[in-house]
Parts: sequence; structure tokens; C-alpha cells
Amino acid sequence: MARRALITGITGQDGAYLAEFLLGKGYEVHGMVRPTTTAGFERTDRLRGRAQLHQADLLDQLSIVTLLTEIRPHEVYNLAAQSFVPTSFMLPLQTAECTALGVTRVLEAIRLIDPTIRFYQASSSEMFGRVKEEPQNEETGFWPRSPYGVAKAYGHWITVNYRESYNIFACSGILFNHESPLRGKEFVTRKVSDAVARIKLGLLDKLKLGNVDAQRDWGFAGDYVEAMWMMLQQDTPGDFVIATGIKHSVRDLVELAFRHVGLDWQQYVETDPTLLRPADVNTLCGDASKARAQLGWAPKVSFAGLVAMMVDADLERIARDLRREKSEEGWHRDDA
Ligand code: NDP
Ligand code: GDR
Repeated sequence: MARRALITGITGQDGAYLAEFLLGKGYEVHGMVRPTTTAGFERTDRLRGRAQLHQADLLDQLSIVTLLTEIRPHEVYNLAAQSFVPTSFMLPLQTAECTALGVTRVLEAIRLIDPTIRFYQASSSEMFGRVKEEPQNEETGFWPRSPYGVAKAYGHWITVNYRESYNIFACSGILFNHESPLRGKEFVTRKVSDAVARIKLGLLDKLKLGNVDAQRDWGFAGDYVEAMWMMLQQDTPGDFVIATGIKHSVRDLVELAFRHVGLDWQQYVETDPTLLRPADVNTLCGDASKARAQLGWAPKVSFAGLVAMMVDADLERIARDLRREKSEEGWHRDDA
């Protein structure tokens, strides 16, 4: 009998990659979708007929209980969150309700319905914030710098607490930034790849950014979802940092992305103070030695490979949309 997995946040970037990965492993995949989804179904359309989608909300305890009772999954991957850092400064309470307390709601449902369900919590390098050491590992202390980071620190510790208190197989994956062509356009890598493609195609002439000195350890989402699954296949649960161990600045990212299409970034990029955060995380770089040793996990896609993949995907998508618009215009002219 196929193993059943429930993914919260299946309409997000990681949800799409994880669903595809689990289907490839022969899982019966179920996804939780908010009736008021903001991400929409663009990413889940490709899963149609292969993954089953169900309505529920991390803000609503009974909806989660009902869902677990219906599906009775073997594994739950809690990827749902208000995940954009600037929004967390604007909506700190909504962020806490979803990104922090939402974790407890899922854990409570597991405790009530079936404590043998294996649980993965999507924790974040944003918990390290103003870093206490470099690189950061599972023992590094937290100093979150945004309501989002604070909410994720709560989610991490409640996961540890339910493991220690109730013996639930609960793992916290402390994932550093991971990106892909499916990344939301509000995040800096995709904002850059989308703008570079538009500039190259003559549809845009400026790209406005905030803190270009910020440094991040960027990896490929496809590599990172594999680590989530690996954590739940261990004999004992634990917490793992997932990262490449290499950091780059936003400036490096921009330079590389423009160079990929033969342009000089300095002619197109402007800094905009309104895009600066009340407090930012200036540098992050992860040490994934534990994951390498215990899970046998290692990233496969390099930073340069990731940037090229994202810019090429946006070039292709936008050029395709342009062709479609032109051919539709042609149809309308013929009709007139
Ligand atoms: P996305 O923002 O792409 O996806 C977040 C998902 O959460 C969406 O499907 C969204 O659905 C869903 N969601 C938001 N609010 C609720 C709610 N109240 N109830 C149910 N679902 C909700 O994030 P990613 O895929 O990039 O990340 C996945 C997880 O990993 C997140 O928890 C994120 O914080 C965390 N993380 C991500 C990292 C990264 O670099 N990508 C790094 C470390 C951690 P919709 O809005 O459509 O309802
Ligand atoms: P982050 O990702 O906050 O690290 O959170 P994001 O891509 O938003 O920012 C990374 C860094 O780039 C700087 N920056 C800009 N960021 C955005 N979004 N837009 C800009 O115009 C811009 N200019 C500079 C930011 O200041 C920041 O320093 C992501 C999310 O996926 C979280 O959910 C996840 O937990 C962490 O990664 C790990």
C-alpha cells in the first residue's frame, strides 16, 4: 500500500517540488489549500489528477483536525506559512497566527488523531538573524530580526517540544534560502531573474532593489525538498541545517544574472530606500555537515547554475507570453 503524505502549503514553491518528488517515490500525495489562497493554482495545475487537494486553513484548528481524520497520512510536511519577511513587519499578528501558532495547531491535530504520524516543520535560517557565529549549524543560537523570524523560532521550538513531550516523530529542517523558476516574484532572486528577462526583451528599463549588500546562502529548491523527505526516513527524529555553505551578496546575484544575458547591471539597477527593511539580516551561511553525514544529503545545483536556470526560465516564459499576445492580436484583427 502506498504511503500517504499531506503537504500544507502545496500551492507554494516548495509544495510543488515536494509533491513532485513524493509522487516519484510512489506516495499518495494530499495537499492542503486555503479556500482564500493568494498563491493561486499556477504551481499545482501541473499536479492535476496526481495529487489530491483539500481545503483547510492553518488558522482554523477544526479544519486541520477534520483533514487529518479524513486522510490519515503517514507523513505531514508543514510548509504553509506567511513566508515573506517584509509582509511580516506589516502584518506581525497574522504572521504569528499562521507561521507560529499554525505549527502548534498541526501538532495538536497529530497528537489527537494519530501520534505515530511523522512530522516535518519548515524552519528557517531567518531564526539565526543577527548571526552569533559563522557558518551557522544546529547548535548556533537564534537572534531573529523580523516578526517572521520570531514566528519561525517559535515553530522550531514547539516542534522540538512535542518531540520531547509526546514522543512524536517531529523534525525541524532549518533550511537556508532556496530558489527556483517557481519562486514567488516578491523574493529577490526571482524579482531579479524576471526583471533581467524583461529588460533583455525590451519590456522594462529599470530594476529597483533594497539592500544589495545583504549576503545569503542560496541553493536550489529541488535539492532541498529531498532533504525534507530524508529527515522523515531516519530511525530517530532530529533537526538539520540544509545549506550549500557558500554565500553571495545580492550585488553578486544581480551582476551574474545580467551578465548571463550579456548586459551590464550598473546601467539598469537603482537602489530604493523604501525597499529597505526595519531590520535586515545582513549575512547568512549554513553548515550542513550533520545532514551530509547522517542523511547523505548534498546540494547538486551551484549558485551560477541556479541563476542561469531562473533567468532562462523567465526569458522563455515571457517570450512565450509575448508570442501568444501577438497571435491573439492577429486573430482579433482578422475578426474585425
Ligand atoms: P511560499 O510562500 O511559496 O508558500 C507558502 C505556502 O503557505 C503557500 O502555499 C500558501 O498558500 C500557504 N499558506 C499561507 N498561509 C496559509 C494559511 N493560513 N493556511 C494554509 N496555508 C497557508 O513558501 P516556500 O514554498 O518558499 O516555503 C515553504 C516553507 O518553507 C514556508 O514555511 C517558508 O517559511 C519556509 N522556508 C522557506 C525557505 C525558502 O528559501 N524558500 C527557507 C526556509 C524556510 P496560499 O497563500 O495560496 O493560501
Ligand atoms: P529572505 O528572502 O528575506 O532571506 O527570506 P528575500 O529574497 O526576500 O531577501 C533576501 C535579501 O535580499 C535583500 N533585498 C531584497 N529582497 C527583496 N525581496 N526585494 C528586493 O527588492 C530586495 N533588495 C534587496 C533583502 O533585504 C534580504 O536581505 C526568504 C524567504 O523565503 C523566507 O521565507 C525564508 O525563511 C528565508 O528566505 C530563508
